[in-house]
Amino acid sequence: MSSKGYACWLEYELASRAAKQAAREWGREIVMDESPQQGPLQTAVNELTIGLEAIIGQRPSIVKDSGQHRHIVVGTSRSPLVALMLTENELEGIGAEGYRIKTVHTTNREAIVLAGGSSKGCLYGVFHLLRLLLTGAALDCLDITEQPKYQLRMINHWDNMDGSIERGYAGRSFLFRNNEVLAGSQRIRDYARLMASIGINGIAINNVNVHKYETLLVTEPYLPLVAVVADVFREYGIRLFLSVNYASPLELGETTTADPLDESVAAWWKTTAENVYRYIPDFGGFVVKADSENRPGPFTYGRDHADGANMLAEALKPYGGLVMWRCFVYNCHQDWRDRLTDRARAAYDHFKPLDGRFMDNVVLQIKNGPMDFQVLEPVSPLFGAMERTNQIMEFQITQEYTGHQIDVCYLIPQWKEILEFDTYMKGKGSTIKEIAAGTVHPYVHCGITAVTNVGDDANWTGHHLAQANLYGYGRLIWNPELTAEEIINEWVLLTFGDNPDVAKTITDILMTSWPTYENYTAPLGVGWMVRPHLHYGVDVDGYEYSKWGTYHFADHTGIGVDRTIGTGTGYTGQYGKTNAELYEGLNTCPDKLLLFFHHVPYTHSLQTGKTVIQHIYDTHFAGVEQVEQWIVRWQELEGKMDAERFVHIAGRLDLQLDNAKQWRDVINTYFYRKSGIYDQGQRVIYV
Ligand code: GCV
Repeated sequence: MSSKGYACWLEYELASRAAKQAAREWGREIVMDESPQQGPLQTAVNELTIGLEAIIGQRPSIVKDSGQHRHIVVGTSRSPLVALMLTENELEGIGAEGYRIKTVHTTNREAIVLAGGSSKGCLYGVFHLLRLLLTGAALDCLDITEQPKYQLRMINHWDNMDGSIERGYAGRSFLFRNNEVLAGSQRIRDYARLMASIGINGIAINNVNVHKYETLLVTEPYLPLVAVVADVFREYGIRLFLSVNYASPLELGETTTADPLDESVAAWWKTTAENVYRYIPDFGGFVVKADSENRPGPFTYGRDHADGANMLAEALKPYGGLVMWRCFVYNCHQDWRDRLTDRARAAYDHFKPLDGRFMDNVVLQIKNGPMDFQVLEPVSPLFGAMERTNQIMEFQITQEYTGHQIDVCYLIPQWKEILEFDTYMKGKGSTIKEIAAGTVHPYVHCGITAVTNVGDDANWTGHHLAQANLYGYGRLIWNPELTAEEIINEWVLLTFGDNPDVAKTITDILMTSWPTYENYTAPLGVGWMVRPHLHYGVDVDGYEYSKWGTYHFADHTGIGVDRTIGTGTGYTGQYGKTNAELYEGLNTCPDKLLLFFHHVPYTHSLQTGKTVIQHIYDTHFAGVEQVEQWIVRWQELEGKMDAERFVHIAGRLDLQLDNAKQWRDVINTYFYRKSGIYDQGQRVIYV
């Protein structure tokens, strides 16, 4: 099997002639006065060497003093050589994970000086320098200081030990197979490298639904194998986390209860934590899904989430470990006849009253929306609503509800919209972007995490274009000021090379892909009209009479969920005043979320002037037309890029078109039959 795409955005062979020339000029010698034997600084030097060798075609030498007119100096801010090249001011405030890259000219020498705030900073700086080289930056006048915006920049795997991946669309797990940890595999090392290159510093390797074998990961005999993976991660500046089963001691038969206030339970976790840290001294901590979708939790014992989380936090505290406690807690056995219970309210209702009760090494992990990673939903009102409780936001890179990596859906614009959302918690500017950085409330630990989209497929992500979501995620949570276009431009150049037609077509497809997917699937924020459990393909009423609390309430007069304070479930009241008022008002609520917040007649006039029913018809026709146009554009790329990826992507686009047509026809027919209102454009609807 060919492995086109395996290197992802580290495909150095694609370097342009100009990049090769620049690398030859500057990159023949790497000057260092520190001699790391291992760890991120050693990795940084290796990576720079690998990169330069691939671009130049010759291995650079690592020297203490350069004989070359132009060269690269690498070191931490503690290196005497770096201190000689940069002033104290220039080195000040770089931050432990930050770096400075500056071209320094002396009388007869020129050097690109890369100074890391620590060895990790050097590693991130090296990947940045290689990016600069490959994207054609002018190297003779660099002056860049970078620091990540977020302290925790995490990835969550939903990998199971049998090798399956919950909501995985890119093959099987490369971390586990047949209930074994694939410790020592080259692929894990390659993966750590990819993740470090986009600034990821924490990875939880197993599914939050922790089953029989995964429960054993925190025990022997698995720990030594997990430790091997952690050793590899450490070289790339990444801390390993494990998802744990809240009821582990009980299920392993070591206690008779999982009551968090029971001493035997707390003692078991303390011993377990001590043991974990013996194997993995920099272990990141536990991710916990408790009292959620039938997973065990403290509710069984009449305790609350603070009791449960704090008990685990006590065990991890001596070692600096964190408890990432998920807030995806709701009643998944709801009676659809019950119109009062609103799943969207659940996380806030459960957690907000507990503010101030959690230990400072607990971090509440909150999904970006109140439901579940829909194509479009409002931002979770819980995020930022707890001033005295650490929080981390959870995104979903894997395309569970956004096309299974069969359909293209570039998610950076979605995440940017969420990050820019202003909660007004502490006045204007209290955006999610700032809350996650701990600048609105004084969180001790905070940041962003996401469920990853990788598997053992040769290209990691199934669809080649889905790599853009993984790359973009890392880049965005390093620097949320980057635009979605800037990220694509970088990614396309690094991944596909510099053919302008290829770059333009891929950029155009990606930039229009989220709105297109929304167009042919989920009108006006309604969501959930997908095939139950699978979550790909249309099934308008699939969830309508089920227990999952996910309803659209379409009847012959109208559609949508009334979540207002005035006449509905009161969910709008969970937002601060400004947003609560915005969503509460039928005329102020943004069109794109109208059906999430209001039940309206099909004839209701949107802010665009269109009726709801006409909007549904128009967007579903437009979605299909857009995919058809992409296919025409894609065909024009034949011969301008490698055949393997050309054919692969062409095949996926055909599948996407089938999917879009099915959505269009089912949705349009369904709502025509419900409403009895014709399409003004008199297009084909299968009445
Ligand atoms: C890991 C949704 C998904 C589940 C997932 C769950 C969660 O319900 O469909 O597969 O379980 O979210 O985030 O815990």
